Amino acid sequence: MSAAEALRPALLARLPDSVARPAYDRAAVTPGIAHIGVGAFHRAHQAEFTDDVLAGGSTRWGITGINIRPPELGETLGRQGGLYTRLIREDQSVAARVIGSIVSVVDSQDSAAPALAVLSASEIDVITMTVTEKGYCHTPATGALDASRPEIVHDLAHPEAPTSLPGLILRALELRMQSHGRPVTVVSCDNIPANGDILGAVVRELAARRGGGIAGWIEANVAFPGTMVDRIAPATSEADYAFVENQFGYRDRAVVVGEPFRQWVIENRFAGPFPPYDRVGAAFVDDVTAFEHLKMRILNGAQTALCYLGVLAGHEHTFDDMADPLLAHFARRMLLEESLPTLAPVPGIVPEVYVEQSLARLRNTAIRHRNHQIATDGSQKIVQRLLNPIRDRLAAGAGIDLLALAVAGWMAYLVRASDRFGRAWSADDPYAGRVAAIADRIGSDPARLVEGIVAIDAIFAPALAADARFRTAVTGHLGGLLADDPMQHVRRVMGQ
Ligand code: CS2
Repeated sequence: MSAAEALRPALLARLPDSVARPAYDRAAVTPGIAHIGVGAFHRAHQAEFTDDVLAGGSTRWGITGINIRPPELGETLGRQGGLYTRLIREDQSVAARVIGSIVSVVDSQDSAAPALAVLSASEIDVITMTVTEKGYCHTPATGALDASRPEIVHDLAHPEAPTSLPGLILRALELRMQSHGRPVTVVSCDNIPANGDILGAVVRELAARRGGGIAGWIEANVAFPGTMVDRIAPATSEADYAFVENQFGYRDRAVVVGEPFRQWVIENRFAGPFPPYDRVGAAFVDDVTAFEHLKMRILNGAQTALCYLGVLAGHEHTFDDMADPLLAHFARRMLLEESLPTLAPVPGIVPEVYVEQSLARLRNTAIRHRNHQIATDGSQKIVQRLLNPIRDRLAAGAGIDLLALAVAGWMAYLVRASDRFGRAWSADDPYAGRVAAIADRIGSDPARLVEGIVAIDAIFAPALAADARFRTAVTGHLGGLLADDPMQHVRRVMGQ
């Protein structure tokens, strides 16, 4: 193989032996799944499970990838015939495999038409998506459609040319109803609580406003099962592309890196045929809620708590945070003392073991997950990861000091990104501007800052915002984290 040839189907037969490749004839695979949002997480998770299904002989479950937002994948994944390298890394070890389950990639950024053609095709029985928290156009605190969002306002006026994810799904369902009428299972694979219910709710609400019989057709022909998805897969870096080229001798601009751990729990509620993911390690269950709470409050709760405190401590990655004894100790105590007691029993899982396993995953030095990446869109994440456990603990009359410190970390991160605090970094969050405006107006009085921030009712439910125990705890911590040495405050909290 000549150096730096691009990955493409013709190269599969000539890959080095150290790279695993599809164990099936890709030419025989037909698409039964349409996936919206072919980002790193999809490629490291659902596409790998699907590759396993194809290797098991079910060749009708190829994926057509649909790209509705930047980055443009036509030049990378599209040009590579859907092929990409998935690296599983743990400290010094790496396992490379070319995944073949994405059989084509459709770009639909400028117009919804290409996406609608795929989503409404009769051979598609399953629509999956990873569009991030914001894509659902819901209000995080309530889960209901945020009809004031500009893209929803647009889609209500122009339903045939949708720009939002709910509008796109609704229009695709309408086209299915009007043509072949085949049922479809629509699966959110985003890490948001009750993802199936939220997706179902935003689509149904748009359908009710649309009229014309689509709401009734959806009730009879569409299922929105909930899912719990898990694998840490940070944004791919230039170093990862260079690694593949240097190590294996080919060029791949769609490499993904993930950890060994993977989990997929899917609610057993399908409208029609569904890939046999249960044969390749996924679990089909009646109710995903307990799995979802476990994952979001433990693994994700630790990631979110650590990312803000980690930035304040000057660390770059999650594993750097975990190498800091103060922060690692804080994370373990927060999980064991406060988050874990809010969880319902989860079949087959010992919670304390899950906590230790999660912390071990976060210590993996080969997963270069940047604190600022996890910090992105924190307003969409803290509800399920930190605020809901706080709400449950307050209802039980239990302490919330450590979870409140994590919430104050999120606030301090956004406050320090304001002009008034010298823009320590630029925060990427739909509410960053709102919090910065509060900080610019108020300055450094923590009680008034907290008062202003918890008044954002899309994030903080009114009952929580009004709870004096919550406000007092967060205020004390925010004052400490806005001081010159935020870690001195964390040391104090930890009794050091
Ligand atoms: C992370 C998640 O950036 C983030 O919000 O916490 O992407 C996390 O790595 C995944 O949920 C792990 O499954």
